[in-house]
Amino acid sequence: MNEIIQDGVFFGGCPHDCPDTCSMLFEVRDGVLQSVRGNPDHPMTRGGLCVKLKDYEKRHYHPDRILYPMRRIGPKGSKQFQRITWDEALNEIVARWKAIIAEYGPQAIIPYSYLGHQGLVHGLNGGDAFFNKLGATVCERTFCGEGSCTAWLLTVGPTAGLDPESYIHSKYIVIWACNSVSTNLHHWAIVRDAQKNGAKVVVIDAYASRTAKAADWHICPKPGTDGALAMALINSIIEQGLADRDYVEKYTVGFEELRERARTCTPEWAEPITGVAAADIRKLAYELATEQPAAIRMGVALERHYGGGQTIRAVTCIPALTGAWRHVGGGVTQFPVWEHPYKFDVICRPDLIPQGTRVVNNLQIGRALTGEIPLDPPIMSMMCWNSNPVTQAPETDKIVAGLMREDLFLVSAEHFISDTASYADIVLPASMGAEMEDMILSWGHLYLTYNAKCADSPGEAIPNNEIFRRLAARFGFEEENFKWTDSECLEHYVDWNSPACEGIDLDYLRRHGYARLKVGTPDDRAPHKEGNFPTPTGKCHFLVEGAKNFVAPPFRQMYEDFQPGEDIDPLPNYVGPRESHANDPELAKRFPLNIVSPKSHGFLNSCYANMEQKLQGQGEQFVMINQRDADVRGIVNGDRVQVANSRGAFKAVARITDDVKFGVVVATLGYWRQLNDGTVNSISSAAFTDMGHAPSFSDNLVEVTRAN
Ligand SMILES: Nc1nc2c(c(=O)[nH]1)N[C@H]1C(S)=C(S)[C@@H](COP(=O)(O)OP(=O)(O)OC[C@H]3O[C@@H](n4cnc5c(=O)[nH]c(N)nc54)[C@H](O)[C@@H]3O)O[C@H]1N2
Ligand SMILES: Nc1nc2c(c(=O)[nH]1)N[C@H]1C(S)=C(S)[C@@H](COP(=O)(O)OP(=O)(O)OC[C@H]3O[C@@H](n4cnc5c(=O)[nH]c(N)nc54)[C@H](O)[C@@H]3O)O[C@H]1N2
Ligand code: SF4
Ligand SMILES: [Mo]
Repeated sequence: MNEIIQDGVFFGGCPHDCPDTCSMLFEVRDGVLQSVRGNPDHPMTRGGLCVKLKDYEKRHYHPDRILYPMRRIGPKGSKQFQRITWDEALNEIVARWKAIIAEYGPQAIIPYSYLGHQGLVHGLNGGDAFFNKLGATVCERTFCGEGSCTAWLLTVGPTAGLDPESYIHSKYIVIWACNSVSTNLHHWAIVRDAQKNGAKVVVIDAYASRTAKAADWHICPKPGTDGALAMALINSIIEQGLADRDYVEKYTVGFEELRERARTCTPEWAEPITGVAAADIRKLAYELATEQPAAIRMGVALERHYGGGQTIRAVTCIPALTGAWRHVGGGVTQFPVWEHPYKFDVICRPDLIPQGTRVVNNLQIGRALTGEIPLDPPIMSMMCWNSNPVTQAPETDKIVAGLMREDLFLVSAEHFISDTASYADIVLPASMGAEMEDMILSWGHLYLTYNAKCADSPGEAIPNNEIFRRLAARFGFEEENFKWTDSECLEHYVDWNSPACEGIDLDYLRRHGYARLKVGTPDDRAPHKEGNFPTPTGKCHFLVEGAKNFVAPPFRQMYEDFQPGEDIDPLPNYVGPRESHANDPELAKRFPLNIVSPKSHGFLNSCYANMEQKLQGQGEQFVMINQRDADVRGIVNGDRVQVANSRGAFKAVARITDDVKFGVVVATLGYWRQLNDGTVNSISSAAFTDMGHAPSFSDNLVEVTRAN
């Protein structure tokens, strides 16, 4: 470990919304970031950064970076702005908000943010505390993993589960709906090492992703049918007599009920639903139960259809059924974030939310802004930072219609004139990674990660937290948290006295850049070897009684549930997609193709999709289509095509390939609308899945036609 930072080299943490949360080394001269490297000492980063971040300094000094506060001077969306001073900008915001509050009340204002910066200070904080104190509408953030979180908590409780680093000890690895090579590169390196040591790597993905191609076995279910596959695995494990009866008896609840529920879910039942051969399902069940330690890495895409929550419930049950938890390297990984000792109540201050404040969900912001969801008072102002809903949220045509409203006052704090910032009335320049102190939250490993402020912000950019400090001061907010410096925030935001932080403090992090939490080592951690699930019974719950749907922390604020949700089926089950040939044949006649819209290899959500070198690497917006589907539509490779359904359309270049099966098309996420003719979220739906108000990006039927 580096005990002393070299002169001019500082510890950084990648601030992007990525499970790897790499520890970086920033090389700085005269306040200017010269280059970045992966920290060679960090056990996950291992000295390497991904293609997006390896020249991070170019993003810091990109010619399009926003350097000054600006006011809109042209029509909405025209991107015509004029430089103003910080005082002018903040005074105008405060004046407009005070007028809105006087006329409509504070709930006519809504914040909109996500993990565009994943820091405790500049990502999660400030904004929430400020808007809670203001009495604004609470924005419920369920972009990513919320259905998964609900299902996980119901089944095994807030455990970090299987440590991603322990996969080096696994003999059988199932990567389920996760494209690790692109989206979790540093975990993939561990999986590959295990593979070299003889582990078998199975990837379950709706198309032949980069990761699926590198697997020993690619299982390719139809999108949204993984729940049927999981139920058939449960059936087959039990029928083949492979359940670990001793583990089940001691450490689980509801085995008999689960067995009964899965009784009819035979591999033969699942074959026509999933498109996976019954023999393959049986074989997977056999290997998963007998090749121990067996590990399952669940990707967020598992939640992305109507039955996503139930699917994750079913998959999460499997390692308890087989007893895989007995072994180091056995079990299932969701988000290790559950054992990180962050004080979300101090960070977000949900106690400041006035009682009865309404909640609007971030995926449904288009419906809320256009009045499709009736709101009294209507939303008259939105402030957006750390997120870009116009490309990332579903039903983007509605979002754009809402942002075009002449009476909506939009404030955007950004690095670039993103597709959302394009519609802003006031644009605020935000600082970037190396320009501000923070600790970066990780949802993909068990390390705390420090980021030094070591470079100057260009122009007049200031960190997010400073924006909210200044706004709070103008509103006269007296709570001490609005006055803390960024360093003081870090002292308050982490439970430094928790057992997980034994021997670690901020000073230690400043000297080392990162620290592994004291939650066992990757070589000895078997957290549920003897049960010890953090559930009310201490057991894994195949059966949960009396549960209602809820939106789990940590990515939404830790407020109490506002509306009690619908009843949740006490047992896992297969709940198919809404938009499918089986469920809605009429719809499927008009829109016969199932679209999947995963992450782009070369972008980080919509970040980098405006940078030329990254666009060159990633290629222009495309849609992957099977030869048979292309032939019946008269499409040849390289044609410009339109992908459409009743929600909207986008144009892309057709890539004809066997990597997608008949009936499935794939278009990756992140392309900018202002540089393209629509994007993949023009066609996706803002309907929630069964749990956690999660998005249904993979529950989506479209038609593809040649565009002229
Ligand atoms: N179709 C489809 N849609 C999806 C998904 C999918 O798989 N398919 N995935 C979903 C998922 S998993 C997620 S997490 C969401 C992500 O959705 P978003 O969080 O909206 O993703 P980004 O495009 O990264 O937007 C982050 C924005 O914050 C800005 N930003 C970054 N750092 C800072 C900062 O320090 N300060 C300020 N003020 N701004 C900053 C960036 O410039 C960028 O414009 O998208 C979801 N949308
Ligand atoms: N390069 C890159 N890395 C990223 C991001 C990025 O934008 N770019 N975004 C970051 C974020 S916010 C997140 S949440 C993570 C997400 O990372 P992942 O969990 O990998 O999520 P996705 O890329 O959305 O989808 C993963 C895979 O699931 C498959 N899939 C989609 N629907 C289904 C289905 O119904 N069944 C099955 N079996 N497979 C399905 C897709 O084909 C895809 O290959 O990545 C992070 N890392
Ligand atoms: S985007 Fe992910 S893989 Fe790339 S540097 Fe950041 S944390 Fe590491
Ligand atoms: Mo995400």
